[in-house]
Amino acid sequence: MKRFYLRCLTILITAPFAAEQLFAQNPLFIPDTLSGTPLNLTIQKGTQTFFTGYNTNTFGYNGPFLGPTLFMNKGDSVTLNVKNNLPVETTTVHWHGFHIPAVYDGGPYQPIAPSATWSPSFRIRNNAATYWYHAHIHGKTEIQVSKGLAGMIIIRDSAEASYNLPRRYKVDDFPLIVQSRIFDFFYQIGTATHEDSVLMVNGTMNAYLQVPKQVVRFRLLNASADRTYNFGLSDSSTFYVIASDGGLLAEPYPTKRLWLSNGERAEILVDFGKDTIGQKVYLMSYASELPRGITGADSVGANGINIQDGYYQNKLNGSDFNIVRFDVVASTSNPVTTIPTAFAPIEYIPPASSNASRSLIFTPDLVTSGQQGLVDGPFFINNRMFHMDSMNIITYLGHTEIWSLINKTLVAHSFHIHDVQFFVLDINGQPPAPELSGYKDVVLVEPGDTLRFIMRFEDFADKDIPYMYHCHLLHHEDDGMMGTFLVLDSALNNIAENNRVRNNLKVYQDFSTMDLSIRILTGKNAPSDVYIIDMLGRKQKHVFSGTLYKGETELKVNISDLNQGIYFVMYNGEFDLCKKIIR
Ligand SMILES: [Cu+2]
Repeated sequence: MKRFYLRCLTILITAPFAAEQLFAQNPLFIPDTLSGTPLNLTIQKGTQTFFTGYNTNTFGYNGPFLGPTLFMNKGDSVTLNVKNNLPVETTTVHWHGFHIPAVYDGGPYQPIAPSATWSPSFRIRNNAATYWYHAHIHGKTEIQVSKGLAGMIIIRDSAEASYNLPRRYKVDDFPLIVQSRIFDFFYQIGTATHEDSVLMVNGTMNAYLQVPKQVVRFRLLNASADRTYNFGLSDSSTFYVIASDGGLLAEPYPTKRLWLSNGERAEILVDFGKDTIGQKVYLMSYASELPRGITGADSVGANGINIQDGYYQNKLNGSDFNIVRFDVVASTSNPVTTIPTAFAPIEYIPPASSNASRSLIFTPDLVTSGQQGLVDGPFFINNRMFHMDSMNIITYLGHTEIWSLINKTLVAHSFHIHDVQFFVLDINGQPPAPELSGYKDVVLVEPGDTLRFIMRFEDFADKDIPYMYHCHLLHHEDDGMMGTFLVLDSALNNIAENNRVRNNLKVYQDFSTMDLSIRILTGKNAPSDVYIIDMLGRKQKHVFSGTLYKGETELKVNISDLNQGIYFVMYNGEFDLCKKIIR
């Protein structure tokens, strides 16, 4: 409902777009850097003047808008003190792409209340690459990120340092945080989803950047709420993708086009050595080439149907537009002038080592929103909508899993999983394109596609605190296209109780008769399974299969025939919930 309401208040800022798009005129803002430990981040309110004469309310880290670029080294231990100075809003800070304990992950389960300070502390285990940090509070991620709660993280390591690559920040190595924003009638940042007609890089509209006449590295981050970009250079020259989300590729990939969906990163090299001083080259998005179904294409529905208000009026959709203008200037001292031929081979995870395969099926919730839901959601993952009490998947430390993402909706979804970097195995049975062949934590799944990837759950287990998997289109995520997984220490053979369950699953036990009264509260009618498992996860007793109707249902079962021990009542229905019992 909130989106319909906002849509009425929103106008498209087409006039500034049309006028200023032709004449890029603002020097690209490059965020300051922050390194060492502890790293202190203060989340604060601010204002920016994006449109002459109007103040826009914003959020930022250590400043009014966006945040400093954090530098970290693989192997270092880092403590971050994150102070929430927002007057009324709770937020979180997620370290996107990081392999760290769930308690420090910064997802919806680590809220930072106003005036509170959160101090996660962890060792950096990720490879050198480009990561980012952003708000991840359930239901408000889109508005908080859009208002400015996003920043870049650059991890360095000795392997990356051994190659002759540009790595002088702000000299030959530049962050490019690409975002499209919605402004309402009062020039305030909104969330009307398809009306994101204002393009910014590092918070700068119509940006230009002076680049030296040599090989330059750009760290591309798509931090937009919903839009996918099809990057290319206006002079049709080839650029070289050297890194994906979580590390260097095995070798630079020469290309003229690169898609990045929401949350994805890529590092690219552009050789300006061939250009003349004074030449101007645009980094563009060739969105006219994007297939239908991808947000940013000419029509968002894969079948050409588009039910979105404002989508066609948004000049960015389906057209080719400038992102930033590069003005070639004299080279620096000690320039990098060549493109490396190869990096280290990637150690892939063999599919034969997999302990489990799972399918995650994306479908629209047509009951809630009818035809509109085909392209606008809400969307389910395995028929589940996210709930703060969810516990959707349980896996074990040391396990390797293959997940199949099956997109049965009309729109593309950018799938992100916390804790791990994964490898794409295949898309509709075909091997992934070169830019998807390295370390990934986000991948775009087009309508109708089946994409398989492999990952290993290592180092961190927690029986209570889950990691997340979700669509990184922020309005899909906010609407509930998200789930949780627990990584358990298999050495303890311990299925954890879902301690976050408060009201939706209650179990009352009569210890003299071993009768259980299982009471399940649901918000809607849903096909459900209720059963009892032992500590190894083996099903011991079937309790109920069928439709549970909206409201509270009581199920009775007697467990006197089970051996003494600890068991769990499992409920898979509107949510996936779990409660410990003792026989
Ligand atoms: Cu989605």
